[in-house]
Amino acid sequence: AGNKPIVISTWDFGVAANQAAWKVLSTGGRALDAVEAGARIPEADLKNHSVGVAGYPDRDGHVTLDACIMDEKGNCGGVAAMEYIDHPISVARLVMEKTPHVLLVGEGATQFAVENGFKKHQLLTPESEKAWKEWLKTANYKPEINIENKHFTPANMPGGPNNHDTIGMLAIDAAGNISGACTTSGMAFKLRGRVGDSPIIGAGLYVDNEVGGATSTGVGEEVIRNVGSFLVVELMRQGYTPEDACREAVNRIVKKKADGAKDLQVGFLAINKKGEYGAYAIQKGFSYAVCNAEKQDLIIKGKSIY
Ligand code: SD4
Repeated sequence: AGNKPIVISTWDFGVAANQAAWKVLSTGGRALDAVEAGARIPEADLKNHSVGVAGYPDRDGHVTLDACIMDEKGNCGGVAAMEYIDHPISVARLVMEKTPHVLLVGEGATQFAVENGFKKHQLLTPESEKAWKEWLKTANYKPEINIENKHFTPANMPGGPNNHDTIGMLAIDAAGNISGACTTSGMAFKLRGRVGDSPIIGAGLYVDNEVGGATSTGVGEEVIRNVGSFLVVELMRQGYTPEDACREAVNRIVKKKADGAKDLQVGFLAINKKGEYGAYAIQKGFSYAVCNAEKQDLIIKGKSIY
């Protein structure tokens, strides 16, 4: 078994999510159940303004959520630009399990969720609304590096210093099966209708049970353009370590940018079939959380190009 079971996830807030996933994994549960349980933690966290309820809205004030999930058999499901439903990862799982489709969007996704027993909620909290109104004063829409950290210093950040970014989670259960989940409210103050990489299989998340899994965070457009998570898994298939695979995927993005992607953040996180893991980002400041039988609250600083 070695390093298994294990769960890893993006950013330091992944620690709490990992611990929820660990409850499933440490009692012999399935990786799929673990990643769903884990992803639900930041989705419900009112202090987290980039996932689930309390996520920052689009530029018109609508909170629209993206998520996807993938299991060891290659089954997958997602929702994109979904409003009013607070656990997109669970809706993504239902899309996977109950429909012949992979991705439901917008009103159709909300309708499907409601038909399956989810309640509609206002996802915009007073805090997020305040941040949006602050942003509206300049309405300067430009994706930025670790955007939430830049606009808000740890001192004034609504929700505190650990308030940033998408969660991507990868788990291997005791049976050796791999699953992954990814959930986000997307780039803060995005254009209405904008969908990032996070609900797109192959971009924000990919799992191949023979090889490993990968997930991403940062500017989703770049990840979609480069089919990032699929690329990371394919590189691991060719023998790259998880870290080397993530670095190569990041390099592909950087190489295509005339300015060397100096103002762009993308990070990848990956795990292979053996339970070895690694990450790489364009910019400093990316971290990830690792949880296994040895330690349940490890945070590792991701290496980066800059
Ligand atoms: C997106 N990758 O929607 C996600 C969100 C993110 O920094 O990670 N933002 O593009």
